[in-house]
This record gives sequence, structure tokens and C-alpha cells, in this order.
Amino acid sequence: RSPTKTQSAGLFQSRTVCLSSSLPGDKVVRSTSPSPLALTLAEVERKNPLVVRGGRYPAAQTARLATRTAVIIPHRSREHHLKFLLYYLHPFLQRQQLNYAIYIIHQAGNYTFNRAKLMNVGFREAMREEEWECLFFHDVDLIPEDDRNTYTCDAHPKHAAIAMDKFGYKLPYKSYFGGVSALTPRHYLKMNGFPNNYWGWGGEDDDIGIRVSLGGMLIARPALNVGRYKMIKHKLDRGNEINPRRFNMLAKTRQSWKQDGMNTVQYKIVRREHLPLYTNITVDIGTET
Ligand code: BGN
Repeated sequence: RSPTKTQSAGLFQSRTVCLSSSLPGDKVVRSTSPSPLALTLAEVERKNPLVVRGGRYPAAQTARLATRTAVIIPHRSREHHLKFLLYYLHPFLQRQQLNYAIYIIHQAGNYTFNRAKLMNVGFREAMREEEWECLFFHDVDLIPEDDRNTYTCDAHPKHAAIAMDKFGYKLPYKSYFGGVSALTPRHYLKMNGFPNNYWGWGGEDDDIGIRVSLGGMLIARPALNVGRYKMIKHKLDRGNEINPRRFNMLAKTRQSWKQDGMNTVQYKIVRREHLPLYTNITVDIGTET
């Protein structure tokens, strides 16, 4: 198959689409499907008849050869974004003939959001279900634009979201490791997973980037014209306020990474649901200590 551009640009092209329905000044979208405000999960299900319970695609024809990739998506109160991501991601992953599953790691309660800790939960809970070869740690609001951006792992941890529209399709800074990254279980354990103590917005992705090098690894990246993503516009969420401690914490990663990460993560699973389009794991990750 020759690689092609995905259709993901279509939804956003040539008009301003404000996907957060609560924002004032929403433009009414008249043309083409899907209409951002009308898209339903049932519609996404209808378009993906080969996806089975838990949001899995067994890639039957090539099952023995296909890479087994788990996509881990931390989430809270972004149902609208999730719907769009699933709309694009399922067909995208199927075109790549992967043996995949999508895991939504839902933070229970109202305490400040903790993206990196939710990733640690996702890693452990996904690996409990299957021996995944590659894990994609994926923000809910990023839509891949190019089919050549394969959701498989490299010899080193891969930073996939290197060209986001909001940063003018280039890296905002050289060591940036946010948005979407891909690690094998071996990579993940080598760097003791992700930090558990970043509550609120900012810094955790920089910490993860530092851990990659502390774990003796490099950062792999796709080409700039391949690692392209559209970000669904939104405001800073309530419950995900900017973390004022992030500068101090980042200065100490070198001292703290071995005592904080996969070897210390604590949580309680509230619910595990194998829904038609994804596995939903609701988790109580506690609060800041
Ligand atoms: C950086 C943030 C990242 C964020 C990117 C892109 C910090 C730590 C202080 C040096 N890092 O500034 O977390 O992903 O911007 O928005 O705030």
C-alpha cells in the first residue's frame, strides 16, 4: 500500500470549528460530515464494524505479523474530544494494519488532574491484559494527520507529536516530549515509567523527556512532515490548573526518578468497562501529598 494522507484535516479545513460546545461564539458548521456538534459514538461504531469489544482490532489477516500496539489516553471531562479522536484514530490504526486496543484512563473525582500518573496506571493495566509490544501515550485532543506516522515503536522512545498546528508545525523547543509518545515496555521500565507527582498542567512531559536520557536512551522522532497533528482547540480545563511547583520538581528529576515512578505508583481501580470503541478504566489516583 502506498502511504496516503489521512482524512483528518477534512474536519478542520477551511472553516473555524470550535469544538468546545460551551464556548461562546461557536461557528455554525453547515457542510460535510461529520458535523462536529452532531457526531455520536454510535456513528463512530457504525463506521468501524471490525472493531471489537474493548476498542480492539485483531487484524485477523495479518495477526501473527502485526505489531501489538496499545494506545493509552488519559482523560477527564473531554467526551467531546474523545469522540473526535476515536472517529479518526480507529480508521487510522486499521489502515496501518496494527493489532491494537485503545485504553481510556479516566481520573475519578474532582481533584487536580495528573496526566503522567494516569499513564503509569494505563501502562500497568494494559500490560495486565496483553503483552503489548508498543504503547502510545496519547493526549485526547491530538489528531494525527499523516498515515506514514506509524503507531509502532522504535529502538529508542519515540516522540511522535513533533509538528503540531498550534506550534506552527514545528517543535516548540528542542527537548519537547509532549502530546504523543511511544515506548516499548522495556523502554518504559528502564526509565522507571513516568513521574507520579505532577498535579496540574505543565512540566510532566519535560520530566519524562529527562527520564529518557537518565535511562540511557535517546529520543527517536519521525520526519517533520510526518509527525503532524491537529490540536482540537480548547481552554485550560478546570481542575487542571498550571502547576507552580513544576520548575522545582524538574530541577530534581535526576535525584528523584528512581524513587518515583512505576515502582511506587499507587491507585485503586474504580471500574473497568470493555466498551465497543475503547476499554474504559476509571481510577482513583488519590491526591497530592
Ligand atoms: C512547556 C511546558 C510543557 C508543555 C510545553 C508546551 C513547563 C516546565 C517549565 C520549564 N513545560 O513550557 O509541559 O507541554 O510548554 O505547551 O511548563
